[in-house]
Formats: sequence, structure tokens, C-alpha cells
Amino acid sequence: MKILKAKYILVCDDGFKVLKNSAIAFDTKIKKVGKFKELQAQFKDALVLDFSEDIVMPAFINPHCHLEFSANSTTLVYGDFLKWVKSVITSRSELSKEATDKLIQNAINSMMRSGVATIGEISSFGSDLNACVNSKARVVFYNEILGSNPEFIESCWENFITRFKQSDKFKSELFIPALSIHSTYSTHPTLCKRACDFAKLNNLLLSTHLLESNHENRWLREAKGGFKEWLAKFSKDAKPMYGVEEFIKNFSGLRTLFVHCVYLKELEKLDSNLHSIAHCAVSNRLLSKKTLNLKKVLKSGLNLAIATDGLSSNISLNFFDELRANLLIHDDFDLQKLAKVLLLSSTLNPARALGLNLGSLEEEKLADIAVYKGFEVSDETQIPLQLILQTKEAKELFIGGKKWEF
Ligand code: MCF
Ligand code: FE
Repeated sequence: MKILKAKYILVCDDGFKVLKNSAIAFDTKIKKVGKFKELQAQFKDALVLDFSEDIVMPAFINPHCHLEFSANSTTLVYGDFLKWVKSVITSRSELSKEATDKLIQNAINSMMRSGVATIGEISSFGSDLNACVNSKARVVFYNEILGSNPEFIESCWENFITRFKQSDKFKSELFIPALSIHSTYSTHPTLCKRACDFAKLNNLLLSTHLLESNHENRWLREAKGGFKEWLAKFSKDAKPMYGVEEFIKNFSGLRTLFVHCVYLKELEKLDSNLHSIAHCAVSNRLLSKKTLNLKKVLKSGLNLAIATDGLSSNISLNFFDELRANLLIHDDFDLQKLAKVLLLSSTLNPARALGLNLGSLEEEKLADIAVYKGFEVSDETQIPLQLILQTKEAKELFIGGKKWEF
């Protein structure tokens, strides 16, 4: 048992409670949050960790990234989604070759140093499996399925099942095999349906990219735009494979993370109990020309989570860099209010999205805890905002109560 003393504890519960000069008692789970003296009287043999000048909060959850693309810095083309897709197709095998276990491990470490304990990883090729299994992070490992050519449905499915089974051998409290259906424009409805049935049968978490670009938006809604021109090269009568509602219906009754949703108007079609939206602000700025209407999403009552996406569409996996970008991009919000929304959307909300017993510092939750260097403020209500603005790295990170060695 450990007792951690802190100057400020950001509980990250629904009401965004902040406790001053308090402490947390935990082993693998949080046992109690309260005054140090009380906890010490109750847990007499506990190891005391003195962070009484510092700020403590639940570790971040980054629910969407692509570690296999971690070798990218300037190879992929930014500014237009279709140009980016074309550059991915040209360079993905080269980038994937360069993404060695070591490089992926370094990418994971860069996230963890910023206070991330849980990662939602989209595995396109399976070459990220070793690094994810061997990392000390909690990983939801989304095996990706895609393929639009009806002739290759069986081989795409076989390839997916092989990767899924490989990952399933390592299933544990810290490693959760899951399933990702890439997108509306890349995944044939037969594959999508089969994958959703498989997820239902095996009780798996799902993720999918949805309405990320205006190209996808125009293609689905009007069968026009860049996708039409591009797909015409491969097939004379290419048609959109789904309507928006039709695509979403596949996920009914399934816990799913819908990534991006920049052009999703039909928010009411998502199930607020099981469906969440992952927002990748930097990625959207680089590929999508438009950003998610956060106010509209919050008003809809849907669960919102912040994510970095991969280095395929970001310049950093440091979670604070992503949070700072969000503060600057969403300039229609009150800054202090937005800071709180962002912290909850990086802890409590993604834990809900992934169905994990995490994300707030409350009794019986798993002890995934981050400690950040404290600072002086003249106004304590500024703490969430200043934490995001000033912090680059965590001072300490606990995952399931175990200290991570930086
Ligand atoms: O999230 C970004 C942008 N949207 C879609 N896909 C990817 C992203 N980063 C990497 N990808 C991967 C995706 O998982 O790139 C491939 C897929 O394997 C694109 S297939 C056209
Ligand atoms: Fe993505």
C-alpha cells in the first residue's frame, strides 16, 4: 500500500473536484482519497510518497494512435486528405519497415513521459504487437480490417483473423485485443458486417474513422468530389459503399470509438451509452481543413475523448502538445472552461469510451496516476489551464499502482 501526498488533487470526476493538501491511498486500485493524517491512521504500514508541492491527477488515456507510422516526419503530404492518402499508399511499406520495435517503443515512451498510461493503438500490419505487449503501458490493441475490392474479401478477413489471434495470445489486464474497421471508403460492407458480428460474439471494443474529410463527406452524401475522381481510376462505376446512417447502424449494441466525425451532422444517430467521439485536433488541422464542432458535440451529450492520432498526421505524441493545440484551435471557448473539458476528455471520458475502470481518482478505480510539478498561482481556478500551458512531462507515473521507470 502507498499513500501519495499532494498539494492539489484533480479528481477528474463529473463535477471536476479539486482537493487541496490531500492524499491518495492505493495498491493496484485506489483505496481512499482524503486527508493524509486520516489515511496514515487507517493504513499504518503504507509507504509514504511525498509530493506535497505537486499536482496529481488520473493518468491520461490516448485512445487513438498509429504507432506503425512513427517513422514519419516529413514524408507524408499534408494540407489535403486525398493527397495524404495517396502519399500513405506510396510510402506505407517503407515507413513501416523503418518503424522498428525500438522506434515504436520510443514513441510509446514519449507518450508515457507526458503522463499517458493507456493507449488505444490501431494496428494496421501487426508489426507493433511486440512493442505494445512489452511496454509497461495499458494498451487497447485495435487490429485493423480494411479492403474494398469484393474479390479480396476472404483474403482480407484471413489476414485480419491471423493478426487478431496472434494478439489474443497476449490478452491480459494491461493488453486488450480489439478491432478497428478502417473507414467507409476503404472497408467493404461484407467485411464491416463480419467484423461487427465477430466483435459482438467475442465482446470486443471497436473503433472506426468516420467523416474525417470533406472528400469523404461529399463521396458519402453526393457520390461526388475527390474520391469519385480517384476511384474512377480503378473502377468505372465506383459508388459509395454506405450511407452515413447505414454505416453507423453496423455498430448498434457495440462499444465503439468513432474517430474524427468532423463532418458528422447526424450526432443523434450515435448511441450515447456505447458510442464515443475521439477528437484529434492536430491531425484534423493537417489533413481535414476543418475542425470538430466541440460545442455541438458537448451539447449533444455524447462522450468526447481527445486523442493524438499517429505521427502519420501529427508532429508530436506528447499529450500536452495535443492539449495545447486544442486550447488554441478551439478559440470559440472560454479558456478556463475549455481546459477543464479537455482534462476530463483525456481521463474520465476516454475511460468510459473504452469501458475501463479508470479515469478518475475515486475509490476502487485502478491506480493509474500521474504526478506533475506544482507551481505558484495567484488564482487557484487557473490550475487546469496553467497545467496544460506549462507542463511538458510528468514527474511520476503509476500504472495499476506500479511506478513506471522513466
Ligand atoms: O488517422 C489518420 C488519418 N485517417 C486514416 N488513417 C490513418 C491515419 N493515420 C494512419 N492511418 C492509417 C490507417 O490506419 O493509414 C492507412 C490505414 O491503415 C490508410 S488506408 C488509406
Ligand atoms: Fe487515425
